Amino acid sequence: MIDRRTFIKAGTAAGTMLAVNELLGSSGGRISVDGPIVISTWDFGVAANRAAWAILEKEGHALDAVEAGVRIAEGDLNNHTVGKGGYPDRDGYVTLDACIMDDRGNCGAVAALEHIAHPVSVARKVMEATPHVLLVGEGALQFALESGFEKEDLLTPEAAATWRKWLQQKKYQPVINIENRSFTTEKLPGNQYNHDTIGMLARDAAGRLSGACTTSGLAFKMHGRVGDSPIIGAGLYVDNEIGAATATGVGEEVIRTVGSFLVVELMRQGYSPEDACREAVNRIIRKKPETAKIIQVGFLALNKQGEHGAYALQSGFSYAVCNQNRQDLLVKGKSIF
Ligand code: SD4
Repeated sequence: MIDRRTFIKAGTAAGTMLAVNELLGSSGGRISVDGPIVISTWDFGVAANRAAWAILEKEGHALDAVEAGVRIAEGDLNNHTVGKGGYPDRDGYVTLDACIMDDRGNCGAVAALEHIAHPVSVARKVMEATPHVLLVGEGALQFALESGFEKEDLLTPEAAATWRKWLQQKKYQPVINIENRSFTTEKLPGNQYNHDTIGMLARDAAGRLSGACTTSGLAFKMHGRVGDSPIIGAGLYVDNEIGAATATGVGEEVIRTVGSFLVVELMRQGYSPEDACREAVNRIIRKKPETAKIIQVGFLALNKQGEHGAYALQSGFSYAVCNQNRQDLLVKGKSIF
């Protein structure tokens, strides 16, 4: 049964979007795919997936694939919500959050990290070279520099100009919950400032699952604010027995519901990836019905069988899929509102 519209992005990044119907099965979009597969959030996941696929198709490890994949988004200066070029917080600092998790339950994360363009690689280093899971702020930067990462100015002229414009437009005053206020007045996020954290999930040829999530967080957030993206269980979770999940959107609501862990646990109970994501979205609505109407949160999931699915609060969420049958597939995520 044809149950959703999908889109193939053909050829180059500027290629035409061709609408096609994909046969995904009748129950929550279930279809299992043999061999490696990588999926990631939002349209720019297509380019990130290509980098991951280059590793997966050579029977590389899913962990290497997700790190290489999300580094593409981190390095894209036109992406203002991930890595270098990300919009700063309200005080003008670019602070990055990222995490990574492998098939054996190993995980690492950094939060509020400044000056390092590839926080996902620092997160991996935390995972592999320290007894810890999460390093934050100054300590994370110190660790990154000691580990040989290059110190950079991450605030690009374009991001700085947008921030200055935002300050003017907002007649900025430090008010508690200013971020929420801006969400309600501008129907954020994801508005033009807050779209596009990348979460990536992969299964390699050996059946190993891994995931990564990286972001500059919500634009113009309070200095020191950390979202869901570096929090294992919230922005990302991987359980090699069951599947993996990641989240995008307003991290506060994802943390409140431990969203990615919830999605994986629902899949453990037999939910398809799409149904699990829908249930996690509904959990947010039940906890905060009014907030849920004016924010965006999207979940993306991949199970052990290679079935994938997504669900979001608001329309406009998309995710990219790459496997041996299809490359550069862009799927329109379903939504509640
Ligand atoms: C955060 N979840 O910092 C991230 C932001 C995001 O699409 O995903 N934007 O809350």
